[in-house]
Amino acid sequence: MLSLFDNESYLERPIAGIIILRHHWSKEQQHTMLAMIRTLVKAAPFFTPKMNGGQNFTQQLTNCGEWGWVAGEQPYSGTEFIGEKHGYRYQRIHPVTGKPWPAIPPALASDARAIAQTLGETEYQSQSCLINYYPFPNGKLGMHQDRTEQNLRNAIITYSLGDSCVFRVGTTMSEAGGFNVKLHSGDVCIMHGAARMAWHGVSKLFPTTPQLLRQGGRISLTVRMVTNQCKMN
Ligand SMILES: O=C(O)CCC(=O)C(=O)O
Repeated sequence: MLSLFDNESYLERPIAGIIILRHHWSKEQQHTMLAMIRTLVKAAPFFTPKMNGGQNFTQQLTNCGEWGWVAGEQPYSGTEFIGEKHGYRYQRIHPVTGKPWPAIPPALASDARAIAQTLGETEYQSQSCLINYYPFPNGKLGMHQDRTEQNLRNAIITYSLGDSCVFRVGTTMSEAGGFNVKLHSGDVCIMHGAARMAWHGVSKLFPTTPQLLRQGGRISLTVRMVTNQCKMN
């Protein structure tokens, strides 16, 4: 059986630890995933969190999975969390509805797990999927490192849907000195190993035709293993 990464025509490795899988999802798969996201968002609506500095994010977000990434809102009393109690953290419930996050669509959870296993991460579990909606033209995400997780070892796997974007990657030391790569609908960007802690952000959106999202803009789905413990399968 061919491994996921054997087809060099859809693989790019700009630096060690960053892998871009071009056209990983066909148009049909993108529409199917979008339909699942629409259903999921009815149970876990998008919200606009505040950065630790107090400003609103320019993108809206929600989550699915055992853990969801949130910022700013006070946790419900007694809510289990990982990270900063009043800042960037993972928690098990939606900060507005107070309900547990819906499950990650099985096709997405198993796809991310297959990618991680291809990288040798046999213990990998898809525990959290952060869903970012970037409205066109102003949606962007500042340079940051993913360090809210208890688990800073396993791959971060991000799927793109909708408008293309410039994904900016720095180094593990700084947001400077890296490179830009354009991500398109259906692409997957993986940060693992030497690049797990690389600075990264989304600096610009490009409108695409035909639009995948009715209202334009981009959705990214970032699947992560958040804790160091994995349940037995
Ligand atoms: O939208 C993306 O491609 C990146 C998302 C991201 O870096 C994050 O949510 O931490």
